[in-house]
Order: sequence, then C-alpha cells, then structure tokens
Amino acid sequence: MSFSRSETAFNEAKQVLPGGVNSPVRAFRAVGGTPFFADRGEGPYLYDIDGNRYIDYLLSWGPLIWGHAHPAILNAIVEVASKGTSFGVPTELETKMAEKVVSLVPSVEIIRMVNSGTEATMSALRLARAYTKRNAIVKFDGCYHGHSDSLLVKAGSGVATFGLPDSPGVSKATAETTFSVPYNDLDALRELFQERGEEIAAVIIEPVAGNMGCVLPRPGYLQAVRELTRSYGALLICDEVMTGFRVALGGAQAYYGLDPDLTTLGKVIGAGMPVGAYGGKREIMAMVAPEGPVYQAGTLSGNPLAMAAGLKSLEMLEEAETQGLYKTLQQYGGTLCATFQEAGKERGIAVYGHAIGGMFGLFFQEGPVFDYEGAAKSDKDLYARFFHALLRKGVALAPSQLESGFLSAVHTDDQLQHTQQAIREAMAEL
Ligand code: KE4
Repeated sequence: MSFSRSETAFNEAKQVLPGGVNSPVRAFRAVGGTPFFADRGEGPYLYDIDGNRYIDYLLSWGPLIWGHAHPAILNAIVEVASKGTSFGVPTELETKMAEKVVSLVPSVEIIRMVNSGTEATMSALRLARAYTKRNAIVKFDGCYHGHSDSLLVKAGSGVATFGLPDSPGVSKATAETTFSVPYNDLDALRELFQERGEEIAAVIIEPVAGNMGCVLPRPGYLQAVRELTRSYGALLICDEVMTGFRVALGGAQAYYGLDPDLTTLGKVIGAGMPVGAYGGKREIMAMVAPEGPVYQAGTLSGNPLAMAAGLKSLEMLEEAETQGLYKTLQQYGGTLCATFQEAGKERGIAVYGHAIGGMFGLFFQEGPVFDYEGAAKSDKDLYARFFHALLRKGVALAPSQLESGFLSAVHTDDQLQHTQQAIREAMAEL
C-alpha cells in the first residue's frame, strides 16, 4: 500500500492548519505515522487519496451508523439543498426532527438543536446551573464531553477538591467549579456529595464511556448515580452524543432503564452533518430562551440540510430496529471482540475486548477495564502497531487505544470475515 499522496497532502495541510487537521485525533499522534486523507466513502468502506480501501470502524467517530454515502441520506440532503441551505427563520423540518427525537428518547420531552456535541453539553451545563441555582458540576476521569472550558478539567488532588485545568487557556476559576471523580466508583461520588453536595448543580456522565476506549458501567452503577443526584437536588445529564441511537434505539438510557433530567446528543442525529442537541424534562427546558431566561443561540442551529440527514437516519433506524438491527450490531461487535481475544491468547498477548450495541473496545491488557486508571494501563505501543498492521490489511480502527470502535448497519458478514482474518494476521505480526 502506498501512502505517498497522503504524506504530501499532510505536509501541505500543516502549512495552514494547526497540526494539519481540524480536530486533534485525526492527526494519528496516538498511533504515529501519517494520517491517510479520505477521498470518498461507500457503505462500510473508506477510500483514501492513494486509492487504498479500508473497512471502516471509525465511521467519523460515530455518526455514520448508516455507513458512508447512504443513497437515502444523500437524497434527503440533496432534495432539501435544492430549496436553499439556511433561512434564519423556523422550518417545519426542525419540528419534525424534534418530534422524532422526543418519540425515541424516553426522558426527552423538549429539545433544542445546536451544531456540535460540545455546544450541547456546554448549554446543558448552563441550564443546569440556572435551574438549580448552584455552580459546581461533576464529571468523571476519562469521560469527554467536548471542549468547553468547564469540561476541560482533570481531577484535583483529592476526591472532594475541585478540578485543575486540563488545557492551557482554561482559567483556574473555571476549573474550580468542576469536580472530577473516577468512573464506576460509587464511593468516590458519594463522598463528594456528602462533602459538597449542596454546591453541585449537575453530574454529567457518559452512560457507556467511549472516550477512554469503550468502558461499560458496573451493574447498578448508573441507577445509583441517579439516586444520589436526586437525593441532593442535583441534575443528572446523560451525555449520549456517542451512545445515542447507537447502543440502542432509545440510547444507553433505554438500554439501562435510566431516567436523566437532561440528555445531550450529537453524531448519529446528524448522520455526518453538523448537529448536536440537548433536551429533557419540560420544566427544565422551559428555562431556555426565548421561553425562559437562559440564553443560548446559533445561526445554523437546526440547519435544514443537517435536519434532513438526521431525520432520515433516525427514520431508517426506527424501521431497522424492528428488523433486529441492534441485535445484529451487538452480535457483529461481539464476534470481533471474541476474535481479538482468541488471537491475542494464541500469541500469549494480554488482550481484552467487549462490545455493546454498535460500539466496541479493544484493549491491549488483561482487563476488565472499569475506569480511566485501568484503561491507561493498556499497552499503547502494541495498539499502535496493531492499528497500522490492520490498516495495511484494509481495516481501519480508531487511531488511538483510548477511543472506541464503531459499527454500521451496512457492515455485512463479508467485511466481518475479512476483519477477523486481518485481526489474526495482524496479531501474529506483533
Ligand atoms: P463534538 O463537539 O466533537 O461534536 O462532540 C463532543 C463530544 C461530546 N460528548 C461525547 C460523549 C463525545 O464522544 C464527544 C466527541 N467525541 C470525540 C471522539 N472521542 C469526537 C472526535 C474528535 O474530537 O474529533
């Protein structure tokens, strides 16, 4: 396989884009080497500008549950685009999209469209602070909710001490209104609430953590978090930007029977177009401007092209779910993880993999993995070598050990068998 055109393109990109990319993870720094530049996608396949073809398990970091260039989604975009790209006044399409999300996500009664997952979580936090008249928020080590200042915060020295900036440019004052505690550690969260509960406006959680590799909640953990927030009058924000419509049609909250106060969405609801959303209980969402005093706005929020793509994607998921789509995704992911574990064991390499709905995690360590500290123990160099070996065999995983893999409704047994063989061969090369 040649990557020469991507290498040239990357050098050109680095002249005019920070690190040559518009989002850091795309630069392949966690796995080394030069990122391949996409030319086009088709179903489960991604083609780079050197003509290499990959079975794609990155799927744009989650949005493409219908794979690349799905005809029905492209047609929906083209049809709406032929009438214009944005209006700045309401469209019925936005109402239809909101009605669809409300009908599918159990806890959401009212929803607001924005343009990214970051905007969704940032807005949900502002709303939670306004609703509870409290300032502090709680996140979890290893969970990622976008790049707004309050969420680029890492754990402080002790559980009950405020966080520290996780990026230059995040002010100490901002970091001091965010706590971060270990995921899946109920005692740590309980201790924090006992000490600082009255200050806490909201807990924001990934119901399945997808940004430290794929990490599942321990049995009963999410329900316990829900009860703890309720008993202290804090809101529970379920960040389903990644898990929404992917773990199950109603998201991870439907899968686990969780009833959050607010939910944030993104990725799948845009089907590859820029869409985020936050929504939840009517009483809370009624505070959002212009109905209420909490200001939040966006020139392109609810953009017709994005709504058309997202609505078509959700309509197709609703239909496909009746045909067993999510069971098929679970089986496909489970088979991939089983092959990964068998291949590792045959070679005496410590591996651990698991899948839930349309996402999966492959770790180079004994496992199981329940939190960031555990995930970080994985052998990142082995993952990097595995990633590149698979790439050369026409299989593209996420370019980082601490990210998740994604499946689409258009990945078939043909791609699964090729991927299983590639996993066995790549493991043998490590
Ligand atoms: P965006 O602002 O990137 O649309 O969404 C932020 C976000 C919020 N919440 C969760 C649970 C997320 O996973 C994300 C974004 N996920 C990353 C993948 N690790 C997007 C990839 C990237 O940053 O380029």
